[in-house]
Amino acid sequence: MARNTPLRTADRQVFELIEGETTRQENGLEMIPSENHSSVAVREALGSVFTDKYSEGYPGKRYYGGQEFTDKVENLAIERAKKLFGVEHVNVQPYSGSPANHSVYFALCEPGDVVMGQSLTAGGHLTHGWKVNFSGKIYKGVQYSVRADGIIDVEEARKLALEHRPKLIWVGATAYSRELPFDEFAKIAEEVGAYLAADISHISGLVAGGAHKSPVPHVHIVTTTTHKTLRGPRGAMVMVTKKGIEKDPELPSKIDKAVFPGLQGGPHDHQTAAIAVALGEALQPDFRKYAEQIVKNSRALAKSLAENGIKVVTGGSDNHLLLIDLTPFGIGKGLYGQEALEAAGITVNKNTIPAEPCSPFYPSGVRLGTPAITTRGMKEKEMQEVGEIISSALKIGCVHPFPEEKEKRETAIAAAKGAIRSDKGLKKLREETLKLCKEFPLHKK
Ligand code: DSN
Repeated sequence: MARNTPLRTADRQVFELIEGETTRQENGLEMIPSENHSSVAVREALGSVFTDKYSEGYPGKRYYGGQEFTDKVENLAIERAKKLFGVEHVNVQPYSGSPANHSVYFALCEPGDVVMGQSLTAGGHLTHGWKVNFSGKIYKGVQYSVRADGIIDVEEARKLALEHRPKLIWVGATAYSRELPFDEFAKIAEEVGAYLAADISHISGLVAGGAHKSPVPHVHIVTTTTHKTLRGPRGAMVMVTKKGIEKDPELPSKIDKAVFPGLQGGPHDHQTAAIAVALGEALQPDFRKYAEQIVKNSRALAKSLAENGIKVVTGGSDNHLLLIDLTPFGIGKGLYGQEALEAAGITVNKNTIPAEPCSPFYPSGVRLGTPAITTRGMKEKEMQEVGEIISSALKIGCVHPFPEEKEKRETAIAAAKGAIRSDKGLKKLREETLKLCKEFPLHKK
């Protein structure tokens, strides 16, 4: 087959899978808060010939030839990130969020060192010292949590830090709906002499657009993925702040050495090109409006859910996400919530809630967010309607029993899933979702 044969002809099977996914996204509401819809320009850069190039090293210091354009594109991404976030140093090469965070450990810690982060079950991330992750196996992970009201327990974090003297402290979360207290964590890190890293993967688009306060004046290092609220390709960056360089002038070179050659080989230049495009988009004035609208939508959705009798952890949202507490329907109902919403055309993920009464595999909540539906152009008015659809779907799906006895669960779950998939009420809600999707098309023809 000719090398320039388009996918449609070259590989019908893969072509049809991509078509299927395109239609699924077009006809449903993607509300997993870590997802978004990237622009055609971002995806064009991602699919460019940069995918064919090897460029181990950094601009001006590569191990292979032919770097005229890779150097320029990487420098462009770096300069745009510096301008957007107001930082001194940026590494745009990490393949994704976990490798980016791994590079911070590799740069700063020795195996066995104490590190501290927000517990996974309280909304933190695996790579912030959780026991089954490298960060909790190679290093000694101390985990702070949230209070009964769902707000980060800064006092607990302070006590743990004074007791365990971590070398590295993380502030950042994947299932936390309120502003992150960067300033409070800066005081804690100062007190124990720790490096403070903010993982803003979820909220970097909000920070870039001025809709969430910036960690930059408070922390030494900032990590972020590029594909969530920032709306770029999958990828990540590690940034060093002025405060970071004041604490440790070697920090930029420590991070760079940790990424390459410490953890990675050749950077993904196509990914770097697409990150540059996304950063260019985020520097435009309309990105600020987008970021503000994400938060307005999240607040409007929380209000609509509350009005429809659905319990939201912390009672609302300051950012792009909401955590729904399904315990009023019984424990372990997250899976049923996720299934019912999927049947209604809305994609979310089941999630633990603070002080989870069941288990991480059968959690009692669902996590959802507004970045992707805001990209479609939806505003507060639509959030009222989306909140009504979600509430109705949860009330249908979460009535099915979830047995406390483990041996009875498999049968009960199969029965619940079957009932949810054939439920007429959910089918009707699916029609309402589809109508909204048609009003706010994703790929305008
Ligand atoms: N998987 C990401 C999320 O959904 O939040 C975090 O790594």
